[in-house]
Amino acid sequence: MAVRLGFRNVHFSPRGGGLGWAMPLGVGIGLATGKPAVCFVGDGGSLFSIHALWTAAKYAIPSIFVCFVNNEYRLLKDLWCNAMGTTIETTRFVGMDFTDPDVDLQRIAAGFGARTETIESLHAVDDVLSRALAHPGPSFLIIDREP
Ligand SMILES: Cc1ncc(C[n+]2csc(CCOP(=O)(O)OP(=O)(O)O)c2C)c(N)n1
Ligand SMILES: [Mg+2]
Repeated sequence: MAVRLGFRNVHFSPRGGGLGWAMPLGVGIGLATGKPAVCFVGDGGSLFSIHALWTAAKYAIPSIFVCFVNNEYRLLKDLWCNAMGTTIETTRFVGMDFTDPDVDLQRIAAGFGARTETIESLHAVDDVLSRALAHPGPSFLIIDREP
């Protein structure tokens, strides 16, 4: 379920609720307004519609994506553990990890024509965002994080 928050121009969907449409929505907002929306997306969620980047690159649609990379479907693991009363550490998951080989989202996003950068620290955010705002097409900004 999409939730509309009480302040302007924010479209919020809880973890899992935006899979498939978050990235195209970000591109659509950029197309409609000429200004980039900032779309926050998980690595697994991004794979449902990452080709939206190509449309944004092709038509120089301003758009910014911040992608949290943990190489897993973490929410599904958390839900499983909550339901079963188990812990992440003691559970053997099937089909929840994008590892061995790791999915290389940086190369995938670049392959669809996006500018890519990794956000290494909080201090870097200002500069990274300035560069993204100056770019006429899509920027795909990666935050590597521990699960
Ligand atoms: C269309 C659709 N398919 C499947 C799901 C089930 N689902 C909920 S969360 C999730 C994984 C999200 O993974 P990721 O984006 O990597 O976020 P993380 O939990 O790792 O931060 C999936 C597949 C869903 N919510 N919507
Ligand atoms: Mg993930």
